[in-house]
Parts: sequence; structure tokens; C-alpha cells
Amino acid sequence: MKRALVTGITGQDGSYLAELLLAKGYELHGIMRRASTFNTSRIDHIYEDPSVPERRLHLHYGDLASTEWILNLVYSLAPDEIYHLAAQSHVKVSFDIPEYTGDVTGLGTVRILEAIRRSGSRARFYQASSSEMYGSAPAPQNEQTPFEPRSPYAAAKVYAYSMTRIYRDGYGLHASNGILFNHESPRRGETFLTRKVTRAVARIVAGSQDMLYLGNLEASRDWGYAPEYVEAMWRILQLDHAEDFVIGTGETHSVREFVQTAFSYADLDWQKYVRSTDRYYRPLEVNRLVADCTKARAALDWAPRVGFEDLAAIMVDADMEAIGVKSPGKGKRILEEKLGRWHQWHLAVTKCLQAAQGGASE
Ligand code: NAP
Ligand code: G4F
Repeated sequence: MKRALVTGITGQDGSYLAELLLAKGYELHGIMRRASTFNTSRIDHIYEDPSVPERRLHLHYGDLASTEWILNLVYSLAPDEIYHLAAQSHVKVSFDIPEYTGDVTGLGTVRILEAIRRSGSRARFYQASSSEMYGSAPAPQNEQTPFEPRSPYAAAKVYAYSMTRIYRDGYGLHASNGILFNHESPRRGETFLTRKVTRAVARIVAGSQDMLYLGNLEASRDWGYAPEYVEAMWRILQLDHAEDFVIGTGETHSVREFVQTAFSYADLDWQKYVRSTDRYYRPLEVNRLVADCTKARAALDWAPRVGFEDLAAIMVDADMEAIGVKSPGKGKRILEEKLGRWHQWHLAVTKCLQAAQGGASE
């Protein structure tokens, strides 16, 4: 049985990756931070009580801002694979807390790499690098495109990316960067663009929200479906040689197009409900991201199946059902037809139940 350690297991990607690894028979150790309220809603459905003798999911407390937990865990568990997904991952928030973002998103990676090196671990290491690192570099972007970061988050990720390569080349670690373009799902945090929009669509239909305030509608992103992206992470670590890979769909759409698509899917005229306000603009914007993932398609045999309109339908359906509104249902059918058992509908929906209630901005 392979053993994996996953940081950020309570996040969007961590939760999908946990499901994938458990389905593949792994013993799984997840790192979560201590919070005063429950922060495990995305993994509650796979949680196993510590008293279950044969359980394969184990949770440990740890914070990327410190090192006290890492060395011990890496040394004592001797994991075969480490997926480092934890980060302060919100780009706009990184302008408000740049020092913290640098510490957690940048230095956090080095803390883990050092633990691997010092413990003599043979673990394969995955670094969650980001297309945000390309910043103002012209699209399409691939593994050779130079980074031109435009946010404290992106700068921190470039540092973590570089340290991953330095530990690979300098110390022979099996350490790889997955440079992932935006990927979304019903489990996406409520303050990221796609989820903020699909959640608003559901609430407007339900009559509990009147307007949606957004920032820049002109930026373009290469948006894919998150469960397919965690499959790519796993494939990267199965290669004999550690390498870096760009993962995305190769298609780009503006924020405006996403808004239009999500609202019209629920038969709403977006122009009646959406306003752009300075509040949600960033000091600097990344205008256009488009993945050239030729390398991943060849070396990993990876290609996404869920397209842009599919993604909007899946997310709107999930947010509508989460608050008890009947959805158009196309998203459900897409998941069943394209992904089969990969992503069961009831899980997609239950994970956004809690989120449907609170307030969210950014
Ligand atoms: P996410 O939903 O924001 O999850 C982030 C995870 O990191 C959560 O489990 C969070 O814990 C944890 N975390 C944050 N600060 C921490 C700290 N100081 N110590 C320990 N854990 C901490 O992010 P995601 O969308 O799943 O993305 C996963 C990774 O991929 C991130 O590194 C992100 O930057 C990167 N990435 C994401 C995308 C994307 O489009 N989603 C694209 C490229 C790269 P809590 O649950 O307690 O908050
Ligand atoms: O959903 P977003 O906040 O994602 P962003 O900034 O592209 O970052 C995400 O993807 C990165 C990969 O490229 C990850 F590394 C990162 O961790 C994160 O997951 O914003 C998408 C676009 C931006 O251009 C933003 O300016 O939407 C625009 N936008 C317009 N109004 C908004 C809003 N974004 C948010 N979050 N909220 C708005 O009201």
C-alpha cells in the first residue's frame, strides 16, 4: 500500500485528491490547520474516526508558518509521495497580506523541501505551482514561458517553484511542479470568481440576493474542472523522472463570458443583476491566461473532458440544489456521462451546502 502525505487536504484540490488517492488504495495522511470552527466540510464524507482499526485516512494538525510538525511527520511516516497543496491561495487577498502570503505560500514550500532533505526521505514531492506566475507573459503559456508575476501571491509561487527546482537539481529530490491553470468546481472557495458567480445565480433565482458586485470583467482565464486536475497531479508523481508540467484546457474565456454563461444557463439576464465596482479590482491584473499543455498531453496522457459551458452548468446546478432550488440539471448529466464514477453528484452538492449560507465577497 502506498502512503501519501497531502497538505491543504481541507481545500478544494486537497479534497478531490484525497478521494482519488483513497480510491487508488493509498494510506493517506492529511495536514489541516487548527481552527475555532469546523474547516473540514470538504472532507467530512471521507473522514474516518481514529478508533476505526483499518482506516486509511489520518489527519494531523500542522501550519505552513512553522516547521515543528513537518520533520517529525516526514521522518516517522516515510511517505512515498507528498502533495504540497496548502497555500494562502487568493490573489486579491495577497495584496492585503503580502508578508503572510510570502511566508506561507513561498517559504512554506521550502520548509517541506528541507524536511525531505534533512530526513533523507525518498518521497516524491509535488508543488502546486500556478499559471498566475506567468502574469503579463504573452499567451499561450507553456513550460518555457518566462514568469512575469503580477501579485504577491504569484511572486511567492515563483519562489516556491524555483526552490522546488533547486532541490531537484541540487539534491536529487524527485520534486515536480504542476503549473496548473484555474480549475473550479462546486467545492471552489466562495470568494473566487466562478463560485461567487454561480452562488449568486442560485441565490438570485431563490430570491435571497438582488445584485452581484464584481471587479474586472475583461480578464481572461483558462478554466477547467478541478477533479480532472488532481488526476494530473497524481500522474506527474508516477513518472520515473521529476519534471514540470503545464496543466490547463487550452481555451480562454473572459470573466464577462463566464458571467453571461452562468446567468443565461439559469435563464437570467446578467445585465440586470451584475455591476462592476472598484472594490474588487486588484492593484495589478493578469489579463490573459491560456495553457499550452502539449507536454502533459504527450507525457501524462492527460486531457480534460469538461469544457467551459459544462463547468458553468455543473457549478450552477450544484449551487441551486444546495439551497433547495430545482436546477436545469444539465450539469448533473454532464458529470454522469463524461466522468462516470469520478465525481458523484451528491458529493458535489453536499460540499457546498454550508457555504451557501454565509456572506462572501472578494
Ligand atoms: P484552497 O481551496 O484555497 O485550499 C488551500 C488549502 O491550504 C486549504 O486546505 C487551507 O486550509 C490550507 N492552508 C492555507 N493556509 C495554510 C497554512 N498556513 N497552514 C496550513 N494549511 C494552510 O486552494 P485550492 O484551490 O485547493 O488550490 C490548491 C493549491 O493549488 C494551492 O496551493 C493553490 O495556490 C494552488 N493552485 C490553485 C489553482 C486553482 O485554480 N484552484 C491553480 C493553480 C494553483 P483551510 O481549509 O483551513 O483554509
Ligand atoms: O477567481 P479568481 O480570484 O482567480 P485568480 O486570481 O485567477 O487566481 C486563481 O487561479 C490561479 C491560477 O491562475 C491560482 F493560482 C490561484 O490560487 C487562484 O485559484 O479571479 C479570476 C479573475 C481575475 O481576473 C479577477 O480580477 O476574475 C476577476 N474578477 C472580477 N471580479 C474577480 C472578481 N475575482 C474575484 N475573486 N472576485 C471578484 O469579484
